[in-house]
Amino acid sequence: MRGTRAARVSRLDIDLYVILDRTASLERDLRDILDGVIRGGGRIVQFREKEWSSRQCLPLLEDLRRRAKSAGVSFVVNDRLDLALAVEADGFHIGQDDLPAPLARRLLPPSMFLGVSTHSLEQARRAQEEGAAYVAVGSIFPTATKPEFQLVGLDLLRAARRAVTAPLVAIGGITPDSAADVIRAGADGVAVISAVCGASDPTWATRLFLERIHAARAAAKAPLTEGDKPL
Ligand code: TZP
Ligand code: MG
Repeated sequence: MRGTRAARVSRLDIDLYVILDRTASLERDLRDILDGVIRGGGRIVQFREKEWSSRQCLPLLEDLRRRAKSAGVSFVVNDRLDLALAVEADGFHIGQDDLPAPLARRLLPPSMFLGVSTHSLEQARRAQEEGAAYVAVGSIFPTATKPEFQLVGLDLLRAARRAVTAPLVAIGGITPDSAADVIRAGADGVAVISAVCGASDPTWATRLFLERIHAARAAAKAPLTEGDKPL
């Protein structure tokens, strides 16, 4: 069982994790935003809706889930266990005020992965122990998208990288210009709302993020050249 879950999770592509949030999408249909993200090469998306009832969400959510599935893109539902189960999402995401992770893990089918948002080292460690397939750390930078954000900065990301082996997803105020810093600080992936959902061209924004993330990772892995070596 453990081996099966580990194998499945290691295939999760979290380089760029786009959170589809209606209120950040400039009145555009989330189906169109998702299609743009898929065209741009995004491999994982999350549905996040803080205002609509579950009943109201369902038709949109079913369409998004269908589109993601046919593109082979991982689909995660935020907060709402009922909706995650109803559309057979690939993953379910919770924060520190939602169901406790062990309870969520027990209620989910074994095939559905769990992601957990954290704002401290202790929370990050606990999320890993309690079965999170990835641990989100934020807010890395100030953000207007989540007014009650807790600013943790790149320092928490660096500390979490040393303390946690689970994949780390950085979130909060990240733009294409800061994506490389976040990867260099130890993130395995970058989660964004406004920088993609609020972009005039979500496809272009997705491509730009992926380019920057891949370049930062390649640079971090490259051996030092003569010129880079300390004297
Ligand atoms: N959790 C911490 S910050 C944040 C969430 C959901 C908002 C991220 O949105 P943006 O627009 O990418 O800053
Ligand atoms: Mg939540």
